Amino acid sequence: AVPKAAARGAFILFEGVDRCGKTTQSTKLVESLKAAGVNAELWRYPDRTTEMGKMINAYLQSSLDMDDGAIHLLFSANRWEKRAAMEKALGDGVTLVVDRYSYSGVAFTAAKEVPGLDLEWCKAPERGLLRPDAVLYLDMPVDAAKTRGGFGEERYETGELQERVRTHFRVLREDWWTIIDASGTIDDVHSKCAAAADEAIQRCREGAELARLWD
Ligand code: NYM
Repeated sequence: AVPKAAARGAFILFEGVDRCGKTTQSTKLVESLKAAGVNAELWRYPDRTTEMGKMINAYLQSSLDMDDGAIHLLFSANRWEKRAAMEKALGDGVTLVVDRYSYSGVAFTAAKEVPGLDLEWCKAPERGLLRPDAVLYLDMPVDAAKTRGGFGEERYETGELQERVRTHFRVLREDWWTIIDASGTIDDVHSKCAAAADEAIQRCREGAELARLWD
């Protein structure tokens, strides 16, 4: 008999406005998956370690100015340069817990309200990237997010822009996303994230195929 191929890993994505708890929750989820014997890794976008990522980092820290369309494409290219490696890891059975992906890319650029850079324009370069098996959207009103130590010094970290980001996330939302009220306790939010992650991992074990954005 032909040996059964090992199950692929799941692509589990966290999205939400700044300071909604994505970093805490994605880190915690990877820890709990590993403790349960799941081969899991934490990835994040932008990936600031690559050459493109360094430019993005400089842009976010305002030490580099860039045209709004150009920086959008650079954020996207930063996902494309990692696409093959992501696909390889998933194929090797590694579950990837990812802190932000294409939805942040679209929601943030469109929130700048630059004429011409509407949602459809912003989505175009993302087409063909990997589609997550689960999106865990940590929902939190911007005012509540702001009180969590306040926004930092980086570009985009203002209440007004974050409100528009949240509106765009609402438009981008699809019915298969898991919407989680992020105002609960860390443990409470974590258990909801873990349940959704387990469900996605199970689906991948049962042979769910990796799909692409935005089919
Ligand atoms: N961001 C993130 C974008 O504008 N486009 C993107 O494609 C991605 C992935 O970068 N404010 C924005 C959202 C954040 C900022 O992300 C840095 P983080 O998770 O705070 O390091």
